[in-house]
Amino acid sequence: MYVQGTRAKATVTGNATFPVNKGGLCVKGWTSTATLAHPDRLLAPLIRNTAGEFVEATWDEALERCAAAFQEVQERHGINAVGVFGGGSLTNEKAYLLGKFARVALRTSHIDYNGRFCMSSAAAAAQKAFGLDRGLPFPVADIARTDVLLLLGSNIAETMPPMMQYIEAQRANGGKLIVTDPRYTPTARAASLHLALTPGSDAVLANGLLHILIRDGLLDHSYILERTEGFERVRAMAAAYWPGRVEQLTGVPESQLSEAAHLLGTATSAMILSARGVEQQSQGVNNTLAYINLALALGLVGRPYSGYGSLTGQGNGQGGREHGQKADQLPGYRSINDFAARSHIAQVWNIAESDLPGPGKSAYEMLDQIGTNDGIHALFVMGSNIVVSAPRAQHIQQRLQSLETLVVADFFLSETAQMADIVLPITQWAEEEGTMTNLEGRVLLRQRAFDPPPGVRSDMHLLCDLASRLGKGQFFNYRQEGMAEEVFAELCRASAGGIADYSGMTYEKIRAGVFWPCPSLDHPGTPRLFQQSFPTPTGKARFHAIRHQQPAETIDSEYPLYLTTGRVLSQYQSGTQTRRIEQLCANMPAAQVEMHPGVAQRYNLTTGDQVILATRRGSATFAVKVTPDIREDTIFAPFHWSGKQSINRLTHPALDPISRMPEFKICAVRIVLPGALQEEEEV
Ligand SMILES: Nc1nc2c(c(=O)[nH]1)N[C@H]1C(S)=C(S)[C@@H](COP(=O)(O)OP(=O)(O)OC[C@H]3O[C@@H](n4cnc5c(=O)[nH]c(N)nc54)[C@H](O)[C@@H]3O)O[C@H]1N2
Ligand SMILES: Nc1nc2c(c(=O)[nH]1)N[C@H]1C(S)=C(S)[C@@H](COP(=O)(O)OP(=O)(O)OC[C@H]3O[C@@H](n4cnc5c(=O)[nH]c(N)nc54)[C@H](O)[C@@H]3O)O[C@H]1N2
Ligand SMILES: [Mo]
Repeated sequence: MYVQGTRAKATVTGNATFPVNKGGLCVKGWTSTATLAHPDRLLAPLIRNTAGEFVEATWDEALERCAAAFQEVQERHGINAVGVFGGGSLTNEKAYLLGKFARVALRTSHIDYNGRFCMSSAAAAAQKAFGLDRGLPFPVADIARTDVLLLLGSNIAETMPPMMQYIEAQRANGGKLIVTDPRYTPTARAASLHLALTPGSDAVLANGLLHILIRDGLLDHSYILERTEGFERVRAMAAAYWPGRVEQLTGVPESQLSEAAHLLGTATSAMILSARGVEQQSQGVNNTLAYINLALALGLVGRPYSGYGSLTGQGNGQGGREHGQKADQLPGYRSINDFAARSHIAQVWNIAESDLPGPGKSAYEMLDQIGTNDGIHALFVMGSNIVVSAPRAQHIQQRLQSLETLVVADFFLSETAQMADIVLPITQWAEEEGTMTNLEGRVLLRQRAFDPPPGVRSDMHLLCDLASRLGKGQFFNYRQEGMAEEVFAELCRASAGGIADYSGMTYEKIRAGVFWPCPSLDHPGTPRLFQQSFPTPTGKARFHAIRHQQPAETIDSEYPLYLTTGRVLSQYQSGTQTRRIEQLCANMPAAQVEMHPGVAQRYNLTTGDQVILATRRGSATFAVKVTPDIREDTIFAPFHWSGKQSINRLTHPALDPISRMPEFKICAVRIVLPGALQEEEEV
């Protein structure tokens, strides 16, 4: 998109020649300039005084205070007592520099980021099955050409509206769309077949579809033989998922199971795309692997207009997971446990391999252990609003209160920044340069359109300044102008030989369009993966036999409904940005809970009534929206609001054993009637 005007009066226009969105933006894109000169914008660092109030400070004072606090905590509690929390909205350069800052300037193992709450299950599953995780192994435009598209727990009509044009084109070309979702969403409305499964029964459904494909002889046996390994155990496992049992466990009628399996099994090309509905569960990795099994058994992966992919969430949800802001990861999508990778990165960073810390704790675990003996005592947050977006939010808020020092870099006083001891005001998207990598693995250059207001600094500048106050300035010695490009060049060197290899990229080349891996300057980049082989030791993709498990919490007489959470069109994430934009708030001013008319009738509720929702972890207040577009055993609430409207007060922090993804999508809830308000615990 293009930005015009002045910072105070900026507007955006789409770029019709851009191959991904063809100029289409969603309502949040069109209104995005409203944050640039917003009256709430932070324009000076804030320090909490002894009376507990924020006072404005100079950058020198604020950064000196940060450095002193981090050093003091490390002296008293050990080097690992400072944690760093990053985000998928950071550019590649920031994400890379934040990882380097944690490991080289602070020398802590503890760095993780909000992508742990977002992409970690899909990422772990793709790595296990294919040896590589890139959201889509093909350009989005391929979606329009596929014969059958299976969309899993994804509501792109509201979460990625510009992508709907490819689905519309696919349908216009005669293609079929199947959607799995407990809700009949605007996306499900576009489908030929909607499978309204019970929350958390995704792996059962996948195994059930595979059972029918095996029974009816619809598999691609030569593909299975030549390009995969481990199918026999999966075949044996699928035998236990006969249609009657699957109908019982998923609530999806046998006739629909059979229709879906036959659509997929007889298609000339097919794609299976997953999103947070299947992934944000304590079984998120297994759910995803169960669908990858389907894609492999049908011979889809690496074939034209076919394959498996995951629809990446945040602006830099892809790049944010490649450059080393994850607890177990180094730049280039390398493992921090791999000696060769450690040696390579240590050499690029000019430190000894033995000085590079090992893996740290995952996002929720790091936050959960704040204040404990060997836990975190100072936290540096850059690009996340965890008070609103982490599961079991009130517990996390209490943990944050027990920190000795909380430092937050943000451009607004988010709910997390409100709890900080030091707040660092930063530049916004249109005021800084940097790259992002989209779900296709395409690297995009975001150019600076305006000068930032006086008083703010970029994340990268403040990291370098802070590093030098920590006595590590020589490792962060970049030029002041054009810093992003210089950091990018270093990132490229660090990624050389890794999975996400950027070493052949330059800003010049990105302007023309390039996809990773791009291992040398004369390499054109790789829009399509897996066409010949997989980057596993044998070159083959791996099946995984998946036995489904129950969610961490199931419904009972005390908590009789499933609660699932997610997004609405006009709000974004923790709401820091979108709750400050008038037009978006006019569209969607407050949190609503969607419930089936049957549920509403049982509790004598109508649209607009206020109810309290309560789980074993907490309660919150919502306006009722009665709709037939949801299962009768399930209610849905978005997570974009805070305080009494915060649904994450209720969510379950059970973690997937492999990805450490929290179970945002399922827990057991009860509705508390307005009359019973006083009896309920404080909300
Ligand atoms: N408007 C808007 N757009 C956004 C965002 C935003 O905050 N607002 N955030 C961005 C980000 S970071 C992300 S990660 C993406 C997320 O994009 P999506 O994954 O599309 O969004 P969600 O609403 O989290 O979940 C998708 C669907 O999963 C369904 N679901 C719930 N439980 C289950 C289940 O057990 N099984 C299945 N199969 N489905 C289930 C929900 O009903 C929901 O419709 O959106 C991005 N786009
Ligand atoms: N119940 C429930 N909870 C969820 C989810 C769900 O589906 N249900 N989804 C999860 C998912 S997928 C995600 S991605 C998370 C998202 O939740 P968060 O991690 O809270 O994401 P944001 O709201 O985007 O928070 C980003 C913060 O960083 C600031 N910011 C933006 N850009 C920059 C930057 O470049 N630098 C700095 N320093 N700050 C910046 C913003 O102003 C904002 O305050 O929520 C997770 N939580
Ligand atoms: Mo996300």
